[in-house]
Amino acid sequence: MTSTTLAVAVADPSDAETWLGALRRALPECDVRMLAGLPPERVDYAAVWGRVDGLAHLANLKAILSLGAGVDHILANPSLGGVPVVRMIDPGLTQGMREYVLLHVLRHHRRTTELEEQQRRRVWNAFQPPLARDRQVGILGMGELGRDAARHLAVIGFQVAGWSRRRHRVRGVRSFAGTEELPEFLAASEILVCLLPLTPETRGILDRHLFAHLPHGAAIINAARGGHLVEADLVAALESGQVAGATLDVFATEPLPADHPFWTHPRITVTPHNASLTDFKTGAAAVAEAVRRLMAGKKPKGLVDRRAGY
Ligand code: NDP
Ligand code: OXD
Repeated sequence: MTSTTLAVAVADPSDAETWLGALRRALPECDVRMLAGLPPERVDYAAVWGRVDGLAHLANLKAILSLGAGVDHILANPSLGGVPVVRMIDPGLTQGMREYVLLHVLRHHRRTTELEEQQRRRVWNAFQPPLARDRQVGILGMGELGRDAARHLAVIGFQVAGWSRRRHRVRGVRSFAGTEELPEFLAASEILVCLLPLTPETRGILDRHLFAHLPHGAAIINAARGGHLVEADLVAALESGQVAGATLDVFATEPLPADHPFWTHPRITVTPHNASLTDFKTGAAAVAEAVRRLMAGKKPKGLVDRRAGY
């Protein structure tokens, strides 16, 4: 009997062996191998992350399992036609994003960058930040990551609003849906967190029109994709004071080029696309569950709607 083959293709070679081991442990009933060197017709499923080649000629490919939550780079590959794509839903990834969002919302809320600057200049200026209950935080994208972050921000006491295509019920969080409700949502977002997938509808959404709807002096946190942000519009909004500060984890070009002005902008915090990373163990378990469901002819959790783009 020929076994089912899961091929692993990961752009970062330092992660490839770890993924191979984790997936072998999670899926002992499958033949789990590196894609490179496998006869293309042997591959039934591919677990992929980053920009990888060699997926176009897999004649028997039944599905692509993304090792990350964002699938924009997979859907952008025209040679993959209509192959089903399953995105990553991993409790480790969700926990990591929760930590990132809480950390950076609190940094903006407590004006930590200013305190650090005061320390550098030996300035003792004990300003009083508002309490969380008097601060409005907005989450663009109320999916796996956005809903979790919103819930935890509400537990701390922030006034939290979430925006998505469909309305979501999350305890302590006001829900806004669709483009018609976007301006009202933005007006209630002193700290705005972007956790949207990158799709044709959301590309460039963080632009001057959106910034103009925010309360004056708002903060932006983009932990989604660099393609959401119009960089020149952010710089202009920082100059005018409409946006007071930004934390950016993702960029149009990654790694962020050494001469990019964001590195040294006094009101931009740069993190190297590590807001949250898939946990090898729980991520491999999620892939295993998806493969088993697919093999049984069932719909896996996280099946991407190609028309919606996420
Ligand atoms: P999900 O697919 O679970 O959620 C996407 C959310 O965005 C949903 O609430 C969806 O609305 C909403 N949405 C999509 N399109 C629109 C639109 N046009 N208008 C309004 N709302 C829209 O994604 P995840 O939460 O799992 O992940 C979000 C993104 O975070 C990923 O796509 C990835 O790019 C990024 N990411 C970044 C990481 C990092 O380290 N920086 C780590 C992990 C993920 P609805 O609920 O109505 O469907
Ligand atoms: C993801 C990411 O999409 O790490 O999972 O960016």
